[in-house]
Amino acid sequence: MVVAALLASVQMAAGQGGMAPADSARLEVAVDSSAKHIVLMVGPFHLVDRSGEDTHAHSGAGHDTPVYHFDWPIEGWLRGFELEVVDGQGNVLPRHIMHHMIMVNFDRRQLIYPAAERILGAGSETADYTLPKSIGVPVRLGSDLGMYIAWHNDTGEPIDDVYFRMALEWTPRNQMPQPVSSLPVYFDVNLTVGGTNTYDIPPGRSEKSYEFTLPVSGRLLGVGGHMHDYGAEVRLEDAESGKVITSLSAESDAGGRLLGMERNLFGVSGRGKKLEANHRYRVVGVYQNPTGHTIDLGAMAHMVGLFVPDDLKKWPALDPTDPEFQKDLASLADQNSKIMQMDHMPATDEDDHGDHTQEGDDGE
Ligand SMILES: [Cu+2]
Repeated sequence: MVVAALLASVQMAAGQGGMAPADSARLEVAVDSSAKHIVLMVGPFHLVDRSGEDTHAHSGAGHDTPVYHFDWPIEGWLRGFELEVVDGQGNVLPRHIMHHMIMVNFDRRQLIYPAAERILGAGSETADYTLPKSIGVPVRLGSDLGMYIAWHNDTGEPIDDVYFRMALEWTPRNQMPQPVSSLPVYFDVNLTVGGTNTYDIPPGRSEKSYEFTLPVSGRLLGVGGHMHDYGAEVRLEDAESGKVITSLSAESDAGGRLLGMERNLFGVSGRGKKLEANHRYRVVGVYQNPTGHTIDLGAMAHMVGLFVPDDLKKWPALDPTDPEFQKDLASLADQNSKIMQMDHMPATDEDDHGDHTQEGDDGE
């Protein structure tokens, strides 16, 4: 079996809203200890019709719900999710009206950014997934989690009494053997924490890159990528040797419109790609713009994945007083200025269709 750390190629809904004021919406948490499910119900929402609006335009203008906070109710590992959209009677509604959702862990920071961890995300086209039993994302009991949803109702009529329902699969602390702890990682070519990660695309072929070091060594289990139209490739390089560690190609139509991104799975049983602490790495985004003019803020390029730190205790501690962290919190609290950072998070599934699986290349 292959672990797929994949990128949900989420496209943002265009324009304003998609959601009428939803003052009555709230999040409820239930734990099913026998099925090992944490069930989140968020709603009710009244969704206005947004059919005819371009969901591909990626404007990012405030169409998300607020962030709904909850206390993580178990000690153990998160291993997957199943989600559905239902009405107040439990009838299943078209799932694709849930354009994307993001879950945030406010009690852990990201590996290379002093921003809150985006622990999972799903787009309308993201399949439910479960990690193999051998792998999980550790989450401490009582952690401050939050989630928000971007709705896009394109059914042609308003829908009332809409609920988002998500069952999170978890593994208890006492399970033996314990899962390997893997954490989401995010590498963006142009991120300002609490700000934006979009940038202009000049005519022709262009590259933008960002160099970083990791505070702890570990193994990258797999990666997905995200780009916009005219994207060609996002890749991770060893900035000291110049060697390409992994590269993800964009899949586009003849006009350059992005259809999706490749994923690279280094294998679970496998060890993944070894990354060293205090070694320089570089994430590079490549665009090929045939229009002859600059496309303002047309680009995004990032990679997301699952990373197994050699020593979890060396994961950088969250510093709530860090001005960048505070900017991140402020951007999450203000839905009208919500940035698109991490709007496309790693999901993981067992469907390796179209993936490049690489074995025996673990650098060890
Ligand atoms: Cu984007």
